[in-house]
Amino acid sequence: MNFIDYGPVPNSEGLPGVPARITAQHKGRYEIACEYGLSFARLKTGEYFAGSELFPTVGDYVMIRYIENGDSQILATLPRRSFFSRREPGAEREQAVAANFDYVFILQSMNANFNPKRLERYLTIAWQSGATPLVVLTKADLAEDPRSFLARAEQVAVGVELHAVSAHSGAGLEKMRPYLQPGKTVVFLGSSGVGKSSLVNALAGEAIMAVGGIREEDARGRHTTTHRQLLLLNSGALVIDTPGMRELGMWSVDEGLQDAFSDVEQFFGRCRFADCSHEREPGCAIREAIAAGTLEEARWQSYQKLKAESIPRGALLRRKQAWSKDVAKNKKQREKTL
Ligand SMILES: Nc1nc2c(ncn2[C@@H]2O[C@H](COP(=O)(O)OP(=O)(O)OP(=O)(O)O)[C@@H](O)[C@H]2O)c(=O)[nH]1
Ligand SMILES: [Mg+2]
Repeated sequence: MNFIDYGPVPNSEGLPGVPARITAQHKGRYEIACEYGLSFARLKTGEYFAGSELFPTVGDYVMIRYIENGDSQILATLPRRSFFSRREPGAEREQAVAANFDYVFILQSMNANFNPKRLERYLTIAWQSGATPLVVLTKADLAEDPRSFLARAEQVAVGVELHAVSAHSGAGLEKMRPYLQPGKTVVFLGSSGVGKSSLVNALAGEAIMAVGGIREEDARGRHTTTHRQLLLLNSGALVIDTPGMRELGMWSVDEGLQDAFSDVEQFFGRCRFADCSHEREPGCAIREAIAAGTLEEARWQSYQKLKAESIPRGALLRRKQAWSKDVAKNKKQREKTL
């Protein structure tokens, strides 16, 4: 393995140490890939607990002080090009759970797991991450009529590529290949049991990840994959297998909503009154679209529900600004200590 295979390292000019990528995270200890190979690392406490360095997560590029016979020291987290975050359990802080991926594969299986509402939520979160989502309907070999699933998924997967695959028969796998290019990172999302690890294995051509059974009656999985893991496939692509989305939760969806609900938002600004609440005002474009059948009532309901849960755009922007300020401040501090 060469470190260059682990994707493009963000600019680390002027920072001490050598770059590495986090491939897994355990309590306090990280698995990393760096120019010396695969090894382990821990956070350098001063930088992370006293300073305001962002805690690294799977997929992050970091700077490390390499230690040959022991755990290397993580000195800094490099800027992320995309990430998922959740509210840290028990705290109001945001915590990243995967970073620096190019594509988000959203998996649902064509059985009792299939749920367009949930698909909407995943899509919203995926758009908000900064990467490009793709919907993958799995277990095509089990479905009597895969087309009916595709048709229902199409209604919510607006502007997104949608594919039906089977990890068991290999059907549809060639559709994934264009995304699995050297240096590109793909993160797999989906409920336990939809076949994320099975698809990773099928694409890898070998059994790298453990696979578990599901409960027949409701297709629920057994949480076989328990931690996020970044894997290098033979194709040169990097895949982050995850234990499912439950642990992601919702952070801010405001940004993602625009892309995931472009079919809804296209009606905004077309109402007779600029401050239309889309309830019972005359000349409401949303109500008219629903009456005319060009917008589904259920889509509108989902949109409102997600909107209510989301953090307003302004707040998100302020958070992002604060974040880049932190990065700049940290950089300055480091330059001073150098
Ligand atoms: N028939 C069929 N079964 C599949 C397919 N892909 C996965 N399965 C089965 O679905 C079950 C769950 O597969 P996993 O790959 O462990 O699912 P997962 O999404 O990784 O689940 P977690 O790790 O628990 O999040 C296993 O019994 C697999 O054999 C497929 O294409 N066809
Ligand atoms: Mg799994």
